[in-house]
Amino acid sequence: MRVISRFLMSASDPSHFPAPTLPEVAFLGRSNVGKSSVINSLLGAKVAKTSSTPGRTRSINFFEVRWPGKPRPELIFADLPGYGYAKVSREVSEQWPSFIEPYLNERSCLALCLALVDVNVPPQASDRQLLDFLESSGRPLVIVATKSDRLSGNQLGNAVRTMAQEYPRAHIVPYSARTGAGREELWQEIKVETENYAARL
Ligand SMILES: Nc1nc2c(ncn2[C@@H]2O[C@H](COP(=O)(O)OP(=O)(O)O)[C@@H](O)[C@H]2O)c(=O)[nH]1
Ligand SMILES: [Mg+2]
Repeated sequence: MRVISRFLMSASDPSHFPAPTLPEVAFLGRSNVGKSSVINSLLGAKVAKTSSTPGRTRSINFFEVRWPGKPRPELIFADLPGYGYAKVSREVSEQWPSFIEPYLNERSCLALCLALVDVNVPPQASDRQLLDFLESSGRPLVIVATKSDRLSGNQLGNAVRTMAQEYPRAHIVPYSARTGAGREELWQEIKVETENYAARL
């Protein structure tokens, strides 16, 4: 799967978001979980900034995605601000109700939510909060179990099973931005859900 992508904009005010004309895929999860790395891995280009130190910017970065040979963009990736790292309660209380939750509730073109959860870390309250919210919102949802390269095959199998018990209703795709494991499967999910979205219009 090869795509052509470009950074569109960083927006902190919903009135500046791109017009809701293309299906959008939202990348959600705690700071440092690997959101920007998964985006870059899917796009095959370093369009999203990655960092080992959690950022605190309250804005959404939008990327446009085209298929090679097609003149028009096909979909949008939205990199949402992370939350729940270090100063958990403060970040959750600031980012979540005032910004992330309204986006999830109101963004009309939102075709798929990708909830990123670090497969190396035991279940966290902030992950549970995100997953509960997404499940009750009824938005199409896939869990991306990130940094799968850090575990051996057996450990990974156990960790994914634990995650599946924790979140029984969502499909889980183990992913490594480092090795590309899970890339084709995740693209497949994205294609299916964006086509479902287009069919509902
Ligand atoms: N081993 C490993 N490290 C990763 C992977 N994805 C991200 N990281 C590391 O995790 C840190 C945070 O990644 P980043 O994409 O910036 O996370 P974000 O804050 O959620 O956007 C960086 O140091 C990355 O190099 C992965 O698949 N495997
Ligand atoms: Mg990031």
